[in-house]
Amino acid sequence: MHIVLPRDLSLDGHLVDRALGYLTVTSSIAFVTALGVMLASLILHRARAGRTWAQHTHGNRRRDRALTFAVALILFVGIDVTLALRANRELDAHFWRYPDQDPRALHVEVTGRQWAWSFRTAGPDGRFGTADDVVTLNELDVPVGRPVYLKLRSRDVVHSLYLPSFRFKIDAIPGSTTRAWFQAVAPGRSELGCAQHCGIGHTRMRGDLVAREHADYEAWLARAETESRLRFDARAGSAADAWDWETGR
Ligand SMILES: [Cu+2]
Repeated sequence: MHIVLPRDLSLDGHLVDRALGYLTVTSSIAFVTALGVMLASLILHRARAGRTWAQHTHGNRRRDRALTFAVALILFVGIDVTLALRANRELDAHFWRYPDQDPRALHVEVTGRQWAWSFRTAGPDGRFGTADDVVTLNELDVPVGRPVYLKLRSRDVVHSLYLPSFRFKIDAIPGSTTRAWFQAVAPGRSELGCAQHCGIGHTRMRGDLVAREHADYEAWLARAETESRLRFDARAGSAADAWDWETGR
């Protein structure tokens, strides 16, 4: 999968890669087999010595229908049903196991708008919408080895936060709050973007995901908090994008 996707920097991204890999391999086998059958039919049933016309059948005999049904069933169960069952198991065990009870989880409020992302963390007081909130534009800084728990809202149209290096994609939908989580396993800078076409400036909704080791993250956070306090202006409504983490409102 490394040919088409950037290096996986996340805890659970390999599960996504594995599902994609399974789909690619099984559909490729089915595709090549179907081509082989068609090619063999052309050669075996062609007109040749002692036979003026190519042999053909309408495929409407009982046996033909039974064979078609059996092949379709095998493909459907082997590819689709298997993939759906496996994906569902992994969603339950990993992706939908939100770190609600994990005190180490970093909570981030994400706001999508035409055409930028803003990321808000609560700061030392643990409350959103206060002077020590750290708000960044088109850059999300996260610590390595801790769950990053995101809740997303949109100010206008549907956007979709996409972190290719984390195999992470989640929609931000006006009027509702969506959530998702991931964990970085290695430090580094990678790309983030909007995966939902959202208007003329859609391509401007890109930025950086910066994963930092513990000490580096703490140093960055201390700097960012100081700057946030200096910049905070209650009259300017700098906290207008913040909402209540629990209720999403
Ligand atoms: Cu967008």
